Parts: sequence; C-alpha cells; structure tokens
Amino acid sequence: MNDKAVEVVWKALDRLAIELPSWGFANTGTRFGKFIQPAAATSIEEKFSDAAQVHAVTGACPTLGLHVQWDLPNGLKDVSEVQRLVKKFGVRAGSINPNIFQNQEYKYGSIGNPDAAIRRMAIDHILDCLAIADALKSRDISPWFADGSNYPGSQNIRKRIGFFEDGLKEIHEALRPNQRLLLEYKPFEPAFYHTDVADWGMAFLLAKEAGPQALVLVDTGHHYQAQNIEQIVAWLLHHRMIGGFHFNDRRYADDDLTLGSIDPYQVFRIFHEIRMFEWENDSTADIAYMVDQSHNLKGKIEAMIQTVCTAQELYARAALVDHERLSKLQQNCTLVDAEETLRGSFWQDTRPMVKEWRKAKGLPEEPLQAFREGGYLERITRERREKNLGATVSYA
Ligand SMILES: [Mn+2]
Repeated sequence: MNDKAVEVVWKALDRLAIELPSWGFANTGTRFGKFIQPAAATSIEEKFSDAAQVHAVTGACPTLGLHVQWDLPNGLKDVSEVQRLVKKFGVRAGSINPNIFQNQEYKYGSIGNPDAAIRRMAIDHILDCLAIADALKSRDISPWFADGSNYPGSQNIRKRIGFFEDGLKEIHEALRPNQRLLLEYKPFEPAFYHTDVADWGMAFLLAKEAGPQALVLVDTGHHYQAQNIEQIVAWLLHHRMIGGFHFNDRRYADDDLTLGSIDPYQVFRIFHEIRMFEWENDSTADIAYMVDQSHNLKGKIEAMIQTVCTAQELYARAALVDHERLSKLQQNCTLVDAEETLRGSFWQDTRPMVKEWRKAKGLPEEPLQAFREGGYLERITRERREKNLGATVSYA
C-alpha cells in the first residue's frame, strides 16, 4: 500500500464517528421472547458504562443515542442525571429518540392517529424531546413512527398523510437553530397492511414539507429484499436530504443483524456513494452514522465492537477508490474497467491499515481482544446477574 493510500485511509478513519444505541446494551428480544444475558445493562448508568468500554477500545464512538422513554422516563427531570453520566464516562449524549410507539394510546398510531387528543400527546412528547436534546446539547432528534394499519379499508391513508404533515410542521417550528429532525422510514412491522412512513420517498416528502431542518434517516435494515440502497443514498445526497444512518444488516426483514454480516459489499457501495459525492463536491457530507442493533444472542458489548470495526474496515475500503480514474471511466462508459476499479478497492484487505491507524492513535490494535483481556465483562456479569435473572422473558 503506498503512502498516499495510507494517508487517505487515516484521514477517513479520523472522521468516522459512530454513535452507539443505548438500547443495544439492554436485554431485548424478539416478539416471541427474550434470552436474558447476565451482563446486559439494567440502567442508564450501565448503558453509559458499556458504551464507554466500546469507545475506549475503538476510539470511534464518542456519543450514545438515547431513547427518551427508556433512558429518561421522567423527561427533562432526568437530564441532570444524564449530564452526570456524560461527565463520569466521557461519552456524550447523542441523538434523542422519542418513543411514540410503546404507550397503549398509540394502538392506532401516534401523530397519524385519527384521534386529535392522541396526536397532541405524541407531538407534545416530541416537543419535550426537543427540550431534552437542547439541554443535553444533542443536535439530532430521530423519531421512528410505527404508525400504520393492519386491515385494508380500516384507515384513511390520505387523511393520515395530512396529520403527519401538520404534526411534523409544528415540531419543525419548535426546532432550535442547530437541531435537525431525522425522519426514519420502514416498510412494515409492527403495521402489516400500510405503514404511514413506509419508504424514503414518503420520508423525503414529509421532511420537505416540514422544513429545511428535517432530513431523512436511512436504516439499512428497513428495505425490501433486493432494494438498491446505495441508489436511495445517491438520491438523498443529490437533494442534500440525507441526515443519518442506522447501521445493521438484514437477511429477511428488520433482522438487526451485525452490519456487513450478510452483505458487506452493500455497505461498501453505500460508503462509496458518500465518498464519491464528497470528492465531487470537495466537502464532507454532514451525516450522522449510528448503530441500530440489539442483539438477542451475541454478547452486546462484543457485538458493538465487532460492528464498529466492520464499519471502519469497509469505510476504509471505500476511501481507497480512485475517484478521478473512476469518474473518467464512467464518462467514457468503460464498463469493465470502471467496475474493476470499484471492486478492486472492495477486495483490498484494509485491516492492517486500520490496525496501524489504531496504533498511531494509542488505541489497541485488536479492540475485541483488548476488551476481553480487560476483565470488564467478568465484573459486570457478576454484578448484574442477579438483577437480570428477574427480567420478564415471556411472550404471552
Ligand atoms: Mn432504526
């Protein structure tokens, strides 16, 4: 590998910050049940503590995404506790995720609900989240709407579009000047007939209608089989409408699998679209890279370390693409050479370069091994076992 390639990769890695999800450290499961892990985090303090472990061995995860209902159950009153944890563990509060899907009131939807009082409740909750984000100096508020219906004819789809437009406009008006509203889409689940924000086009139109600080969030697992995700990313880049990612992988649906575990080439192609855009525009795309995975079977902290390392390795490969050469080959429709230029970078083993970068930053060359040797997992397994064994596991 020549010096220029090393420089490019190191610069890319310097810039790649990846946010961890607080819910990824707690016991979660499928809708059929949970397999309880004795080391899972049982409190917001333990989530911060676990996230700090991942950051310590990767150097790439300075923020922790928070779910308001789970992490700040008393809303603004819990801000001071989060601020204490930020200080204690050296990990900042990241994106603020409203919870507009868990309360019984949301059975027929949140801001798309036909009942005005429930729409009000959902909007007010998101307005509270804006205040929480402001107090925690978090920039991004990223709601995911589970709204939809299960039976044809049971809801007025167009009316619900109007409810969404009105609600999001009101929320947008309350955004602080530095804040961004990131709209996430998902085709199905929990709704199985229609989902109000089902794809990037719907999220895009709603964001446009809401205002300039509203952007689209791409959760890599929220797509149908065979969908071309990098093309969606290219469209969003073209319109300056991409705000962030939720990283995970999928085989069938929203499987929450480890990023790149099923299709690493897909992740590489997404990164490539972003890098190519940045090269053409000589600027950095302002994108929040976040993990959205909660592992039912893998050790939670190990899974996060593995995910971050995978993202770094694939991002480094995308950084190696010779954009100037590729651009010329694309212009001349030199198809095989263009494809080989892209593929050639994908097949580079960037792990030695990433290791060198870590060494230069004073980080462990093998983050997973460093974590295992640190003794942290053994300690929290002892400390938390009792609390976790009492957790609810049943489906019905
Ligand atoms: Mn997500």
